[in-house]
Amino acid sequence: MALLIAPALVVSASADAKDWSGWNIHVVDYPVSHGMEAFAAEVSEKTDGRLTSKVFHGGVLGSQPDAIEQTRLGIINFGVFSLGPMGQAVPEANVVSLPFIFKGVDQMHRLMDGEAGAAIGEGLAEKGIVALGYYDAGARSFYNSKKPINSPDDVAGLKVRVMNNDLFVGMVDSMGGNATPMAFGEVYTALQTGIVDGAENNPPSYESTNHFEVAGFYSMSEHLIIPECLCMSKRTWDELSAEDQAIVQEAATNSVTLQRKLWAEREEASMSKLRDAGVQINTIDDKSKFQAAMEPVYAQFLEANPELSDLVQLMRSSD
Ligand code: BDP
Repeated sequence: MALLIAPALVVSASADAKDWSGWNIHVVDYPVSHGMEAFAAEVSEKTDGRLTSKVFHGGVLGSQPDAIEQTRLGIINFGVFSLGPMGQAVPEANVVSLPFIFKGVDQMHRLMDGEAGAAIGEGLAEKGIVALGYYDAGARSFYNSKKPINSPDDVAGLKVRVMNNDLFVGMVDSMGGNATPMAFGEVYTALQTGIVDGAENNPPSYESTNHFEVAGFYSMSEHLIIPECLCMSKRTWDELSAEDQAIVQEAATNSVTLQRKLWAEREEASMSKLRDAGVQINTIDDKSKFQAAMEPVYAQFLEANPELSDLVQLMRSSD
């Protein structure tokens, strides 16, 4: 608890100066981390040091679900959150957690920088969070310690860690697997000790966490493309002058451009590191069986959120 509270209590150097805490789950050398550092540096520079920040990497300020709550309360000032765990509190955010909703990265960018991003931003604002921009997080694929996965039947009986969100439990259940929601930081040990057989993530996360050391089959199902949100606490945002808000927004937008470029580079680098490490990677050219198996997730979601069916429809039908 002390760790969570301490940064917010830091006394400002002058009456005006603000010292923000930024939450990040990833290691320092990761596209999200570099994006956040660039954001913080630009805000500090353009405000002549009035708005300075410290980015706490590696999840030291708490797990993602906890940090989202702390950001709503203004204890954490900003962070980069996966829209996966955010969906638990913000239904609009859940549209990106529907399997195979995006056709690819370009379409995802268009939707996130357009209608989908705007709708999610409104949902977040109602919960006390300002979405400043959307970072890339690639496509998530299954990995496990037992065998290659080529069809949904191969998931049956496997214990699979998922992010904290009922939709992902439904997704794994729909294939007959046993879904276990768990914090990111606990997954390595859970894989190592056999508490779970596998998990799912994008190449940079699978690689940077060393999960590949203890779960060496990586099956490119690419079932989820879940962008991440560079988010600011609405409490922090509302304290800013219009000029400072413009500076913060511009720095965020610039950091999105940087992060997306770094992301594409890191994806390639991670895949080649995984290959060099002897990970057994299998591609899945025809993903239609996975799509069909996961389709019940849509019904589960739309039943709970009928008002979002237009948005889902728009995303599914857009090019
Ligand atoms: C990574 C996301 C991170 C999530 C993590 C997870 O960048 O925000 O916490 O997956 O699986 O890809 O929990």
